[in-house]
Amino acid sequence: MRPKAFPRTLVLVALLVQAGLAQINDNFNDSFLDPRLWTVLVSPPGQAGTVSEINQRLEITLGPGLGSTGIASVCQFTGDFDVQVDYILLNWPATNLHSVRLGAPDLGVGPGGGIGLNRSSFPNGLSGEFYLLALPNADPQMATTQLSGKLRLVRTGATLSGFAMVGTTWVPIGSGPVSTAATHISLDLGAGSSTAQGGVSSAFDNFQTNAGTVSCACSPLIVEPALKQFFPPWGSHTYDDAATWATTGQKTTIARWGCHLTSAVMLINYQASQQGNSFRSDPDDLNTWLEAHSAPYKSSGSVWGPDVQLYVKQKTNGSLGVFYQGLIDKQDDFVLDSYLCANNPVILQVPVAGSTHFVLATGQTIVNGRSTFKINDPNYNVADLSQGSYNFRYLGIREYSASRTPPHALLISGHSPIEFVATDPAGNETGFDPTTGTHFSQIPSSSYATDSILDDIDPLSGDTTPVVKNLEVLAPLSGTFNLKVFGTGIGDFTLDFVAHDINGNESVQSLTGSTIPGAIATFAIAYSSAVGSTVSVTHIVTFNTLAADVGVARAAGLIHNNGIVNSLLQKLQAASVAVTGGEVNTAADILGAFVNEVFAQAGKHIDATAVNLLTSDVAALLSSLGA
Ligand SMILES: [Ca+2]
Repeated sequence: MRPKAFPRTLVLVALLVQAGLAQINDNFNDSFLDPRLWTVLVSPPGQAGTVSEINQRLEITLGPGLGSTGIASVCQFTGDFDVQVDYILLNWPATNLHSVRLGAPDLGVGPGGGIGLNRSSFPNGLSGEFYLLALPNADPQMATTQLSGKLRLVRTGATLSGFAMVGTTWVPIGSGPVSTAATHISLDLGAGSSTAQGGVSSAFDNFQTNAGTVSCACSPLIVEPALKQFFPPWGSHTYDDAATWATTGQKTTIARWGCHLTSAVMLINYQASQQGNSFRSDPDDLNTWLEAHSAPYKSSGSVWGPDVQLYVKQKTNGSLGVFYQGLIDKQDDFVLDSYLCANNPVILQVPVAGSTHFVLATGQTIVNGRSTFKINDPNYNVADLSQGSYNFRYLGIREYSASRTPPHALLISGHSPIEFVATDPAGNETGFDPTTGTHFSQIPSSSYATDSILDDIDPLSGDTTPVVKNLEVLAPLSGTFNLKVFGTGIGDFTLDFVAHDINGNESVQSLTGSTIPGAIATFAIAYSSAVGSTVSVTHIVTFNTLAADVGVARAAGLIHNNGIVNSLLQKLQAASVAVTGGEVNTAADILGAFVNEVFAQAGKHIDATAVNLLTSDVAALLSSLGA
């Protein structure tokens, strides 16, 4: 693909500041636990516990007996920190022997249990319902009747303080000396007695970092076997139906184009190994499946995460957890660290010779005092991003984890010369508007990125898979999406609309058109996640937008004189007046005369691209008029 749209200086600035800015905040509103932020604390064998992000919060239940469950942060707080969380006691009999805790599990254990601030319920000689700050050498307490509230832990130097919100005031529960070691933060529900009853439940909400710096250092993952795209037998086999898009003389083997494919296979096999699943993939098998099932793969060789997820689901009957979490179109070390620390290798888009290549990220490392990432490179013999042409850089992350995500998704693939912006049914926007130079990423779990692969055998040839702009939305709202398509050059474009329903079933609609710089085309996309739904796209044209396209075509020199422009605009004006007067058939006749004039001037005073643009506009307008 072309060099990415962000300057290198921005990448360097991002690297310099990221270590101090990363923070952990979560409102638990999206019904799946973010694997970049949290890992689930497994309850002890024999004890039933559940941890679920539902009802816009994190709900925890615990069976009878001694033990606890909950979540812990993937990364650790170093130095001073200030964190808080809301809690709600859902099923909480009197003196039930349980505690809800905002914990700092790496700071040790004291007389009141693991270090942290508790909302506890057990006979303590006082009320039996109280807050308790577990410190290494003390466990200060305060009686309470609150069934919901806020817990806060603050470490300043070697002093840890706990606060509970009463009314609108943070009331200190206690304070005392504590280790300055880096610590994870946990949110858990636990019982300190083997006679504790079951069925106790509580919830957390709105975890917030008020101050502090997190470190995500952790051990590299061992991803074996390390596959190469050129290995036999698959290396010499055909990549998808590359023959349909390859230009004359371009070779079509997996050895050339299979970097993303092979990275995905290594990722799948690592998760299978970790999860004790006997399934193993190879590039031939994934290639064959994608060729048969994936529209983005067939049209441009683009490996799309929701299709990889669906492959794993179908091949393993749902027994293996490999879930696509989305795309980040920039270097973001905090996100990458978080995935790797949670034992989730992810796929990186990396720069090569003015285009891009894909590798699997497997861990953190430090080279020449500089933090970077270890990789399994499916083509080059390099071990980390300090080597090869990467220069410590990557351009984007394709995120996958073992945690479940909703399977429904929407992909809009645009083949140049266009950029586009989508608006979801709630009015959020994602995409790029070249007329103002504005990037949008308001739609939840959305991204807008360029996808392409450079020939890995002859990188200097500059040959690539088709360069596509991919706008993806994971777990999209059902309803009508609006798409604005901006022309950035003179020529034809194709738009592929790929939709997955809640079962992952894929439906596709493709549209073609012509555009010129300054032209803006609008489409309405009807999307539903309901099983069996198919995506449906309508080109929206009004008299005003058609008149605008006439003006744009004249400005681009594709209509050669103003006399023709005036004649065309007069016809539009007359047709518009006819529609206003309810004379749709008259309007259709006038629009027919408009088309006849355009065709009469085709190749004379109106160039082919403008002919295509204006006549397809009229067709869409007639359709919307019901004429
Ligand atoms: Ca919430």
